[in-house]
Amino acid sequence: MNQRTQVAIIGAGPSGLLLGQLLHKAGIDNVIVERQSGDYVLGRIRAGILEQVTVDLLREAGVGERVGREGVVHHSIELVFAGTRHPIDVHGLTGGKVVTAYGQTELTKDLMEARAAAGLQTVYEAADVSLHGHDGDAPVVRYRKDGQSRELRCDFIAGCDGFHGVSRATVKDHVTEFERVYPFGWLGVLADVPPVSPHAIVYGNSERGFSLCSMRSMTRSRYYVQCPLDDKVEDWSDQRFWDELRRRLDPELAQKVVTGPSIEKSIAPLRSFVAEPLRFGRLFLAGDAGHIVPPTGAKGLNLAATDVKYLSSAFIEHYAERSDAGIDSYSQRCLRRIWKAERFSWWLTNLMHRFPDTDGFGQRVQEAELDYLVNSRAASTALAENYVGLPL
Ligand code: RFL
Ligand code: PHB
Repeated sequence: MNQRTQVAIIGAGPSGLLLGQLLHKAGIDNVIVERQSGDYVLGRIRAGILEQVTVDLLREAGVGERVGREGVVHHSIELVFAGTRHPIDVHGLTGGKVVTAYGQTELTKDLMEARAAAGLQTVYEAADVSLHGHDGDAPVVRYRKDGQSRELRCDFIAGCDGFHGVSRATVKDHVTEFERVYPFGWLGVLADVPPVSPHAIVYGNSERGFSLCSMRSMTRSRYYVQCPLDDKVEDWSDQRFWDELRRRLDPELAQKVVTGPSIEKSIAPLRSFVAEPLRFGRLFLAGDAGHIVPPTGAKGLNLAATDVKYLSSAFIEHYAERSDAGIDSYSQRCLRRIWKAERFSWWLTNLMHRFPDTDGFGQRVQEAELDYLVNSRAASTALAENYVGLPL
């Protein structure tokens, strides 16, 4: 079966779905081709913190209603180290900016529902997706669905298929890769218990390693602890997790942790990665397909959203104004912002984790930097303005 569209989008994660919605609003036809089923995509528990720029973009895409109603606005974060809590007044330090706790799962669900309501096509469970002709004027996406070969002809291909997708792999000979792999992972637990800190995301540095207290709602918590890369989820009973989390917090907070059965538990490796460039003729990479950050700065999903903002504007300019200026500057424009978020995520990861090979000197420097950070308005402001997201 053959089909034609204006923009073929590979991947129905947040990047692909948001791009589809923004293009649809501008009257640009698009089809999404996704390897997994919709339920599988919704089952992945990932990000939870949205920058204001991301929330605004959801509104622009017509899906801002529920995040506005159910998202929990945070005015501050807390750093815990040496057994003491240090609030950082993100709102005050940035002239009124905030972040919103709203699960990636919920955001994905909102976008999926809006897409279905608009009657837009998403091909789920597409096998053997391959990209062709992006060097010329007539790109084609080929895939198999229900055992049948299909072809989707288009003007542009948007590679929104995540870190392990086919889009970047297709152009791998033309990509320069920049990478840091960290010698630990994050063990994450989701549980239907009230968050220990409902008004601030808590980032903890302790001699036992990093910890993070986050939330999805007033009744659902998301917690993480740094763990060795070769640990298995089976090694971590719920009890062991709660005990370890408590040991990494200050005594007052530890006492307040409400425990309960985990509803999801997983280990994620930490990585920094950037592909350059992000445009290859008529193929564009957006979101995790083009870059990865360690989750410490909560930047991954937010960066994906801003890539998509730039990419949708570029396509809109192409069709509505017959200008390719946005297309030509897409890669450069995104990379400028991406590298700042890479730097921030790398810095915060280094500051908050225990590295296996850190010596006494490195340890003291980390302690001094934390002390400086919470006691210098300039340093706290630099943290706060990066955390809420740099301006577009
Ligand atoms: P996704 O979400 O990986 O979606 C890509 C989609 O493409 C599909 N796909 C293919 N489709 C067709 N053909 C192929 N060959 C394909 N290969 C793959 C996949 O099935 C999938 O549906 O990428 P996208 O859309 O760019 O979104 C990126 C975000 O998911 C990611 O950046 C964030 O989750 C990162 N992240 C966080 N970001 C934040 O902004 N704030 C946070 O608080 C935050 N916390 C996190 C995180 C990521 C984590 N993990 C597990 C990596 C916490 C964690 C633990
Ligand atoms: C989350 O809620 O899952 C979360 C929050 C902050 C981070 C990373 C993940 O830095």
